[in-house]
Amino acid sequence: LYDLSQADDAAVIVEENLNLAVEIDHGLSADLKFISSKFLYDDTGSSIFRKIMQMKEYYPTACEFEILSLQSAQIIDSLNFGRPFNIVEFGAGDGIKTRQLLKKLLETGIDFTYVPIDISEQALADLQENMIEALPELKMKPLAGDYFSMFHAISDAATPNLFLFLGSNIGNYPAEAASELLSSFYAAMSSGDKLLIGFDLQKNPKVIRNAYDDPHGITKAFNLNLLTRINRELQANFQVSQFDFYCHYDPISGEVKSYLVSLVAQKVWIQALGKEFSFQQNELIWTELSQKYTFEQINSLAKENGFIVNHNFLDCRHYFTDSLWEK
Ligand code: AVI
Repeated sequence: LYDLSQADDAAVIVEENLNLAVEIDHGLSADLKFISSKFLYDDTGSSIFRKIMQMKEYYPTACEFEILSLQSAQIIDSLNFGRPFNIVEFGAGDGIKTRQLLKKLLETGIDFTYVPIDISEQALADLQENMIEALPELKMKPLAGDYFSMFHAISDAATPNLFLFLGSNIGNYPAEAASELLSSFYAAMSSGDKLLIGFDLQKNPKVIRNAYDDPHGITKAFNLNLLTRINRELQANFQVSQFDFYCHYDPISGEVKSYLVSLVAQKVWIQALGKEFSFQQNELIWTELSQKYTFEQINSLAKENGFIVNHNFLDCRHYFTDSLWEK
């Protein structure tokens, strides 16, 4: 598909970069340029995201921490598995929030195995180290990879599963893709399996705007890191200082959209694609959608994809819900 003959040894694309190459080519060739937000999470991006989660403006983390700290007992009561089970967490990140739930489960003496799944091997190694230190008795089977390849590795019909999809990660998928993802979760789950899924709720628009348009520039660095990643992995020559970050919350649609903005008219060469891309002054690259939900939307997402909503666990400000669904 791509002419690699010009690439020198150091520039040979490893297999995992082929996917990046194909998608970047597609996104930067579109009329409204875009880069999928899944590429935000290389090791540097995952570590910047951990800084985002520590910002006071980024309320979803504190909300979910509160839910999992104060309502773990109620969540555990709603599980009703009655035998050993797995807790399978997608996009586990640093696991600090999940630790609250795991700690409570261990105190209760319930038999379970924690299976964190993350794209970033570094994030997973850090998570494992932190978990072992905080909860030495925890049974843990970490898996590095994307969601789908992992379904097969964990499916064992005899052991029930609680799937965790926290942090409103679902909000990063456009409506159709979110529904497809949930239906593939459903297909991989056995009857009686549960899914605890985080949704960021619609609220005062200023609160939402401040969480993304943060005054520290951390979210800006998170987005600009995409260009640094493309420079490194696809041997491109983006001048990162020639791009800015812009984001916007639309309270009518519930969408936060994030963009990179080309500050000048410029051309960028991507060696791995053997191609040059032109950017006009102020041209946008769409990098992320962060959807905010109403309860009506949450209920219909569950229903459309075959799930029963068992319960919504809310923080005290009603900013966020961890919704417990059952197959
Ligand atoms: C991971 N995800 C749910 C975050 C969000 O809120 O959309 C990623 C993020 N982007 C900017 N800040 C945080």
